[in-house]
Amino acid sequence: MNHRITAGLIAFTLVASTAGAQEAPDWERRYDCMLRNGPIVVDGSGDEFAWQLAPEVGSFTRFQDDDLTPRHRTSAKMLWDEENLYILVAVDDADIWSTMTVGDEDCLCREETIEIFIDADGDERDYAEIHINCLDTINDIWIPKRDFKYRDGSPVDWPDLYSWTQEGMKHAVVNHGTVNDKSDVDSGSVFEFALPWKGFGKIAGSANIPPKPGDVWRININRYERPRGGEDTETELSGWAPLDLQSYHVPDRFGYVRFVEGH
Ligand SMILES: [Ca+2]
Ligand SMILES: [Ca+2]
Ligand SMILES: [Ca+2]
Repeated sequence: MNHRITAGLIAFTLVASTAGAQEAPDWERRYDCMLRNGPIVVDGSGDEFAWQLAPEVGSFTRFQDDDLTPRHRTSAKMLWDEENLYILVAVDDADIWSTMTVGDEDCLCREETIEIFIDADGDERDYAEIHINCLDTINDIWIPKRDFKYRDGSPVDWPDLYSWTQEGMKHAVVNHGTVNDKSDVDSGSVFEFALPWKGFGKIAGSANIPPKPGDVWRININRYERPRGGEDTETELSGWAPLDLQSYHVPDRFGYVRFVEGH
């Protein structure tokens, strides 16, 4: 039995053992996303008052082998208003790199990327997968369902998936270090998004647009950290809501993000 399968069985066993006690499963993550209190400028800096007031979503979990603590720290915050969902992600990274400058062509996960998964109505279908790298390259992808089949069961056509666009999305990255220069030690990168509610299109499904206070969307934030030119075994996969079996496409385990009005 390899390590991947072992880790998956351990995670399943933990979930099963807590279910009878009516406790939250160990993979469950919840976050109260607050109304922004002050302006947000999408510039790759979280220095706005509004971001200072927002709590972090919580620690990320590595989901490889039996080592659940990431070696590379990631933190994230979310806010909302009537127009947008705002997301701020900060990564510690001693070597910032990417070469992919064209979006919607190939998975940015072949290099280093942040991936945001959004299932607005929580039906585990028609969810968004949005990639960003340190060069501010974007993939916005529509996933019909977790096993990558259309609703009628026919195989996925990737150009069709890439054809979905989060209309009006604003995004920015600030890299604290030297990109694509391995000779020094970098600090990391900050990614900032404003995602218009109306821009989700078919991703919204049956969700309210904009959400009403108390609505819950299923969202996860994941990270691929890869050594440049290194062995694939050195790649670190981590996420806010811990998943299983080395796949990010587990929408039933995405975090529960509840939109609230106050602080
Ligand atoms: Ca900002
Ligand atoms: Ca790196
Ligand atoms: Ca959905």
